[in-house]
Amino acid sequence: MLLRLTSILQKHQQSVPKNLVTSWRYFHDNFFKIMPSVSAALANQKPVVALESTIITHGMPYPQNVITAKRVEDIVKANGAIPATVGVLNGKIHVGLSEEELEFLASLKTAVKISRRDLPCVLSKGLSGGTTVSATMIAAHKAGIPVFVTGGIGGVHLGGETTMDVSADLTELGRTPVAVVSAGVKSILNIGLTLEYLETQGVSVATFGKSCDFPAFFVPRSGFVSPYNVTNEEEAAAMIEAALSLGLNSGMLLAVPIPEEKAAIGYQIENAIEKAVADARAQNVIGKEVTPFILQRVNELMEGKSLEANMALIENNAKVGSKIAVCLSKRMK
Ligand code: PSU
Ligand code: MN
Repeated sequence: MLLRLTSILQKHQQSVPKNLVTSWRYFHDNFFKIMPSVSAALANQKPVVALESTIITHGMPYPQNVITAKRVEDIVKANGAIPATVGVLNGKIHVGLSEEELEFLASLKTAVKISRRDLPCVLSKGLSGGTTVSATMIAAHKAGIPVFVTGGIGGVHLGGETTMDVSADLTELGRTPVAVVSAGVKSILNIGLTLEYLETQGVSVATFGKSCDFPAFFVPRSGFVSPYNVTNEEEAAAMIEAALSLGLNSGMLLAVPIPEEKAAIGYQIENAIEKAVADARAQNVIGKEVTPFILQRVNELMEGKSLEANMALIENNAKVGSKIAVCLSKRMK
């Protein structure tokens, strides 16, 4: 009824009454689009994996960004799940992107980096951009997708205890029930404080694999530990099921260490990160520009080798995350 009323109003180009603006159906119709393959999978309780797009618009250069995005989607499919890359195109959140839409975002010079706080402005102004972990979690949750794969999440920046530069990813993890599969937190951040903040936010954190060592993206060990460990996909799915059943409404962080054979380069990258962080400080880079600046600088310093490791690691996360989504969908049936 609400939907019909909204479309009648649109047809006659009348303004929408205030009480409708607050309704989810209105939002759904105007600002939110789920790709048919994704909505069909969700309706049939098939496993779906959400993927973010800031990594495409701000994390990697063109054309590696679009190559990686497509490869990650293929890995999700090969592991039995349906990929749903989230992005904002011309003021509409898309859950699931076609090849043309991926290409559009990947090559867009004016793409906005979109976190929770950016959504209202970007949607109302009809802008386009990549969604960060926080905005992707919001979209995944609204679509009903409980598993989301990314490379690395944001965290407490170095010096964050005074600058208060703390990624909105952490508060989102505290308030949105989506499990995020990542390779931990890059050492461009203060990993210890990031884990403390996640604890305060009530986020369940577990390392995937044999140990509790919390990974630092390019290297399997950060020197910090996760409070928990899951040894396989089935255990991870059981943990997500428990959180969802309880209605905790908070998120989860599953940290997948980079495969040991791919980690050798990681130790070199750590040195480049130190230099990139110093450069960011020297050039007074602040706010949302910090993460993209450092990622790009590390890439330059490593002459593309960090990009290779980055791609390998996201692909590994996609494999693990898809298997978790498959286990979870079997449990929820
Ligand atoms: N860390 C990475 N690669 C990335 C990001 C973080 O190693 O691409 C992106 C993610 O989209 C993450 C966002 O959600 O940066 C965090 O940005 P900020 O630190 O400004 O919150
Ligand atoms: Mn920030």
